Amino acid sequence: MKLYSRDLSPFAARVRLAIYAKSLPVEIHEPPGGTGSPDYRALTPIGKVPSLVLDDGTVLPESDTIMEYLADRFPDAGLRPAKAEDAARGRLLSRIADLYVIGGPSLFPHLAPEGRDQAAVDAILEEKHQALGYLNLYLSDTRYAVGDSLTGADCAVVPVLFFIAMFENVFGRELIGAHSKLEAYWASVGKDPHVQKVLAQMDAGLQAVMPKA
Ligand SMILES: N[C@@H](CCC(=O)N[C@@H](CS)C(=O)NCC(=O)O)C(=O)O
Repeated sequence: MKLYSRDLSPFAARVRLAIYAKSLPVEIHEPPGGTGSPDYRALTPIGKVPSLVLDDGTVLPESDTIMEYLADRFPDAGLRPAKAEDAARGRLLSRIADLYVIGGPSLFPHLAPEGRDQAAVDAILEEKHQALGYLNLYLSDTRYAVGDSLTGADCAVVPVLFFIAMFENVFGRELIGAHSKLEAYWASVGKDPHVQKVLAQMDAGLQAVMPKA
């Protein structure tokens, strides 16, 4: 199988973390011609990363769909917790990360201090604060998001927290540290070598496009 990915994308990083942590047999490549290019759109009309090319040539876009496929295809890898209730909580954490933490109004247009609309920034930061509270509520009190080993929920939450940590630096507002369970989670999951690898890749991707961030 082949994953089309870019270093900085939190959605692609989600799948890369699963591949590294679970030693899945997937090659990782940049999209041919870049995201949105005619060559890449010929493969996947949505034109975004990640996309996964299966052994039969089927191309799957959308990180959530790819993660569900990998959990089904490699049931012994532990991407999905065995107990139904834990699996549901893992999906819920991934969904909160997608819809409320990285989703919603974007802080990216406000990164440069010149002409920044501070009232808009404060309103968005408050929304992110609330969304992080939802993560805090549903996280386990353990090293990983659900239980004692890395699952798909960690793969979704870690890359999103990378951006939240970046927003903390840029805007000077405490976000992760404002939620005690989330703060402890970020510190403990950060000791995982696969998490460190993906965060370093994202950081390299960020430095390439926004050195000041
Ligand atoms: N909902 C999609 C989002 C994917 C996405 O937005 N990818 C961005 C990078 S973070 C992308 O490829 N953007 C390039 C483009 O829109 O041309 C997923 O979960 O995979």
